[in-house]
Amino acid sequence: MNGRVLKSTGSFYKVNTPDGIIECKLGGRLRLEELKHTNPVSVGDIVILSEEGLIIDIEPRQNYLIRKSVNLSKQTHIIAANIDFIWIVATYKQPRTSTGFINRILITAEAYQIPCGILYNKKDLLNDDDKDEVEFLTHAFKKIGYPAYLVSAYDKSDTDLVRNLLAGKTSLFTGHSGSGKSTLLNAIDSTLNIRTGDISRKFEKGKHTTTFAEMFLLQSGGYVIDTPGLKEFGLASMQKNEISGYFREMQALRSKCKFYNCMHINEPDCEIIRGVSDGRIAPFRYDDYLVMITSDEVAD
Ligand SMILES: Nc1nc2c(ncn2[C@@H]2O[C@H](COP(=O)(O)OP(=O)(O)OP(=O)(O)O)[C@@H](O)[C@H]2O)c(=O)[nH]1
Ligand SMILES: [Mg+2]
Ligand SMILES: [Zn+2]
Repeated sequence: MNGRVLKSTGSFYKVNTPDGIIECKLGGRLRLEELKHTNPVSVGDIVILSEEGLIIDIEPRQNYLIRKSVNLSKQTHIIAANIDFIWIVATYKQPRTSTGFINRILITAEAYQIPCGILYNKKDLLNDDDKDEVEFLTHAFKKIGYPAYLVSAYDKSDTDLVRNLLAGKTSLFTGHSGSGKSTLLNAIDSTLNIRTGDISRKFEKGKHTTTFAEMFLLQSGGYVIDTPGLKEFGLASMQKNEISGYFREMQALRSKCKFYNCMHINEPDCEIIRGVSDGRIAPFRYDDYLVMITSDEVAD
């Protein structure tokens, strides 16, 4: 029998099968792999079950998203597998999501070839000036080819829109703690009842309410993966000179730089720098690029 992994808690797996949702453990071979990887079986995996309900094999993954452990250990953690779309749930306020954080996820999604978009949530908290700034950003992201919307989990027409975006696909929600990932999902589908948390008044940050990634079946069709809020998004095993290739708007231009190994910092006759000055590249994207290539997590 085949099934799809909805949740992994370390000791057991919740699997959606033609017979309903059941709890499974790992069979022998996969248990050995568990010694090498933090999680040999991940949320979203399609698995093969034995008669006894043990997970005995994993179907090849169409794709997966990996996160490097926050410490400098070499261990990586598979966040989820077989994802059609990643939605970054961002917020302009309470908490504040920087463009650097968003761009790190976008270029990682690019590296893993997973389509990605941005849902700026908590529209209801914004004044007109705030809205102008967010609209400037959503416009800039759309221009590069990333769908981007300003929404509120409390607005019915917005949640209708988000429900339509998720229909029929396997989508993953990521973002800072407190950006409203779980609240948005509850608003889309009233049967979900996912636990949500409030925002610390003092720090204007979330309280890490969701602690395990979990996949849910939506009444309206499709699967969605709610994930724990992230503080930072590490650039897993990227090299300095490949990063501009993951900025979509730079990728097309960088072959026109004078030097084949141009890093687009201050080199002469650099098409990227030219692109920034003539408006083909948004300055905030370029600034975030510069921060990334000087970060010590990326290899030379
Ligand atoms: N004003 C406003 N508050 C919202 C909105 N969406 C969510 N919230 C609030 O934001 C807080 C955090 O929401 P959660 O859904 O728990 O956030 P999360 O992203 O799932 O957080 P983690 O599980 O910790 O990663 C709650 O108090 C929600 O009520 C929104 O559109 N507008
Ligand atoms: Mg949550
Ligand atoms: Zn250049």
